[in-house]
Amino acid sequence: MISRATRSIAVLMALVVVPLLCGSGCPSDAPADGNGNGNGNNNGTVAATVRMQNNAFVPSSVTIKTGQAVRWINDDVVLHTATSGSPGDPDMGSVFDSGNMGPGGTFTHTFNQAGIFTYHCEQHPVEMRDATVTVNP
Ligand SMILES: [Cu+2]
Repeated sequence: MISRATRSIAVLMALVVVPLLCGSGCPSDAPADGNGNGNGNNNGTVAATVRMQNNAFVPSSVTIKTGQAVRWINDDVVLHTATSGSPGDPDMGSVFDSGNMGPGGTFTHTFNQAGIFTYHCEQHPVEMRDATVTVNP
């Protein structure tokens, strides 16, 4: 009886907790050169490139026009992500999320709506945050 209940709880934990822990940052979610968690699209012209260098987004802010794309390139030897929102935001990653990008990995996202989009790296939420993509109409 007890072991069966324990097993049920273990299964429940695996179903509920693991996705929460992994979120959009799971390596299996996105290849190094992928579209992230399904909300990426990369059919726009790349109008700005952001390099991930020494645990920083370079440059930390770029400006493009609606319908254009931003491309991120990981120049470091550690994993990085480009994840919309700020660390801990309930809706972070809802606009775009690269998932983990290995060394040399790239991620491209086309912005079809104007606005100022803040983003961060899930692996380095302290050093790599408050970067922006400004999308003009
Ligand atoms: Cu990072």
